[in-house]
Amino acid sequence: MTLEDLSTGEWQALDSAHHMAPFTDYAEQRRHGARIITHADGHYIHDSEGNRILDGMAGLWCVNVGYGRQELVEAAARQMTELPYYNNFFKTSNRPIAELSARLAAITPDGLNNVFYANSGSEANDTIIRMVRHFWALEGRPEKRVIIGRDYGYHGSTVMAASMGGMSGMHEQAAHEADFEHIRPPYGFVYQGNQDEAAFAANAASWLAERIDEVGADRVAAFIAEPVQGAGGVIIPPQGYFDHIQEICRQHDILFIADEVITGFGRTGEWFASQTMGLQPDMMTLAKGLTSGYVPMSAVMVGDRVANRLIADGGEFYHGFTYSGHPVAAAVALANLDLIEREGLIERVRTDTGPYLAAALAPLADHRIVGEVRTFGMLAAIELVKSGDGPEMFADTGAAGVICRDHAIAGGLMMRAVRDAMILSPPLTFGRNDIDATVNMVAAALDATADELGL
Ligand code: PXG
Repeated sequence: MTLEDLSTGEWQALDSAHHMAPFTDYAEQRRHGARIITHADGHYIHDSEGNRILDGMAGLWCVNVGYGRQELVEAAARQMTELPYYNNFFKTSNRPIAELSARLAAITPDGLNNVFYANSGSEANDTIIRMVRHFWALEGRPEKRVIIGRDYGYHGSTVMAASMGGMSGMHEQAAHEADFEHIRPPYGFVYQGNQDEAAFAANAASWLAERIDEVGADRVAAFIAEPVQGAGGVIIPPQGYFDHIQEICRQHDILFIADEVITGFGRTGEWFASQTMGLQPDMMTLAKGLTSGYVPMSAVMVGDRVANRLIADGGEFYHGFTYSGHPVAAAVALANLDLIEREGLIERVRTDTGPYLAAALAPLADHRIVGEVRTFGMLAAIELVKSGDGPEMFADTGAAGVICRDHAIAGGLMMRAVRDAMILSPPLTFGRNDIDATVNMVAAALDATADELGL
């Protein structure tokens, strides 16, 4: 069927009659129908009603190089013609995956030299949990099983990844396995009070030390953190936080895992936020920007300590997916990395568009319903509050965020609301003009939200 064969209403009815979409209230989906996205080009998505919407979220934090990049399409077509699929089990491999592994080892921080592939961030994080436990067992310390994460942390939707994450709603729906602990995130807007940045950094890191003491360091396998928490609301740690965190992990012989699914591939102005922040993780989760979302692919970067132990005396690692190291995904990833390099996107974020985004959004902090604006590279959050001078938060958390998001979309900008924080994570190809357009639409959405709420 082509788009013209059915009306939008008919497409919506067809969709909601059979499709159970992710993170969706199904009663609501059936009542209202989904927005049917028909195509995308550059920085815009288009829907079946003819709306053209500037994509301030790069899909779902992933389309780093923007839409319609023929290089990626051609790389996929070429690889599908040559070798659309073969597995990497049973001592076989393929050329694109060998090449990609070397590329990833080269661009990730020193000491991360081996790669395990999966298809989603969730699977990559599940893989990390299995590898970490296997590692400690091989070290003769099988009781080191507990992994500490953070409230509002997002590591995926499989049972284990959701248990490791800190989303309470997910825990309540049968994703709360044993041996996962959560500490408060370094969420300055909520927890900093009148501490200065250095004091808050030390204080927030002490929450990890305290939890390790409570659980017992001999039981703690690893600490996992997104360098900037994305789905949790673009929570940016205070300067120095991760220096303390890494020191605490070293002291207690606990592995440090950086989940760079959102922060990877240029979003923070370096290949990885670990480089921007000076982190030396033992393992790293990659997905999303690895292929700019054109095809699914994720990866676990395995540090030398863990990899060498598994290689030396791990025996067979009984773990893997049919599509681990898929040749088409690898070919697209390679073309994507080429494109990021050729267009200098990382340097552009670091020296031009990242600082420009920060400067362009900063004045919105004075808006009457804005409590804080924060940015890090091409990530931004705007905290809505009932009163900007206070700031006084909304009692009904999340309601204002949804109102503002709906105004933004109606005005032509796709953005996301997390609680009452408005989120931006645009393609890294965004130029100054796209940023200007974004900021104008955000400002209009803020005005409309304040008016609707009578503030
Ligand atoms: N880690 C991080 C840091 C993520 O952001 C995952 C792991 C899981 O990846 P997969 O590919 O399994 O989805 C993610 C995914 C949101 C939202 O609402 C964010 C994600 C996924 C779905 C929704 O912002 N991030």
